[in-house]
Amino acid sequence: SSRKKLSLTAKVLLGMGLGVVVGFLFRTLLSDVSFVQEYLVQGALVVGGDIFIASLKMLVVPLIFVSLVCGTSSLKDLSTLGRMGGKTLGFYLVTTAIAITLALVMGTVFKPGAGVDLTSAATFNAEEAPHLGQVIVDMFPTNPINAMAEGNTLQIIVFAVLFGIAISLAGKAGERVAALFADFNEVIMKLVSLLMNIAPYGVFCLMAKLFSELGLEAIVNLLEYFLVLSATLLLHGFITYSIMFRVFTGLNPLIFLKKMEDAIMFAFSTASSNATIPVTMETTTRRMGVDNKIAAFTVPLGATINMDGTAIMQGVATAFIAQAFNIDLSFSDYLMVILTATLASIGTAGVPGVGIIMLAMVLNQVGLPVEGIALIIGVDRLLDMIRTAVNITGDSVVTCIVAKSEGALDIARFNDPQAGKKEE
Ligand code: DAS
Repeated sequence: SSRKKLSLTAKVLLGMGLGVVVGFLFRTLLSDVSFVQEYLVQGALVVGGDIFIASLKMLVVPLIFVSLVCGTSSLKDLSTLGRMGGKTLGFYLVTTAIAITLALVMGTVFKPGAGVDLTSAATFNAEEAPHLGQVIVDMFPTNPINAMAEGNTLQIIVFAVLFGIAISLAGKAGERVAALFADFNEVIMKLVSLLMNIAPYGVFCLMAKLFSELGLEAIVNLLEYFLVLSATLLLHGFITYSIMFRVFTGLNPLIFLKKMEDAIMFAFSTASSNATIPVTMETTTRRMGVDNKIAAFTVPLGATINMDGTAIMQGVATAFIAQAFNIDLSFSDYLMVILTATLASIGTAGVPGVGIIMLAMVLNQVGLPVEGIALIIGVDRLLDMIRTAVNITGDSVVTCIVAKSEGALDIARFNDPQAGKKEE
């Protein structure tokens, strides 16, 4: 039949759009629906959404471990690993610092918090985010199986890199194990693309559930905060990254952004960088031509330590809360915010809502009232989705930059619009 095969991207977009419409319908027209119907619909949406996210998360640990062992063991000398690691960390920290500086400038210029009504600032109990020193120590797994069971990304990365180095130094035995992991990696990536086919249905459920609950009135009385933060996220996501991409790879940033469509939609709908790792991996390797030995290292690491979108939220939220409580922040306070938010993003995994917990740590650091978080928490879910999409876009930009600088980016594949495209 000549029926045009809808690409996965189109199907996911369709799922998103339908989900939003159904969510709105459920919230408005059917709001007086009987409890049973409400219970059944909500239940079905929750189950569908949770199954989708669980199916993605199920792949994260095996994918990180296998692809990282595969990637590291294929490095011929350790100096490559050191050079690659240095570039990756360097770019991640610089882009995050740029992001939060941009956010503080936007927050100071547009003053979204001036004259805000404080009545809703109920108390907000903040769990302490981890301290940097503890984070470094915690990176070394005492029991790698336990690290995998807990999904402790940093520990899995450390163990996989050490294991991969040992393989590359273990002669014949190492070659046999490396070959096994290479095949393992192929199978896992095949599993990723299989599971991506349920995405349209999963995304539909997530969107319908969210928009059947999301009170848009929460956005109205936080409109300035919402607009300033969204504008800064989009600025950083499209302008900063496009400039960086162009300058450091010499390739067309528009091709990059177009190929990011699936990963961005997954990050937006799941609001979890970690859950999106399988799609970010597939996008950078299959669609953009980044060699697995680079992506296997930079993508999981980025999902954990590189959160530019989150840093932007913290910059704008800090300015907003300072203005709302009429507290003037000094220049050194702003520097402290930039340093704390950049370091805070290292210690926390990419899961929904983690940005708000880190914000409590940043506010504590500069003596701002943590209960100010209660002012913005109502609208944070939608903003979390946008900033998570920015987070993984930042991870992918640095992945391409490091790959290009290591001569590990297949330019023909990058420029081929059909490369790795997911057809029916
Ligand atoms: N949802 C987080 C992530 O997955 C970001 C955040 O909470 O700010 O990157």
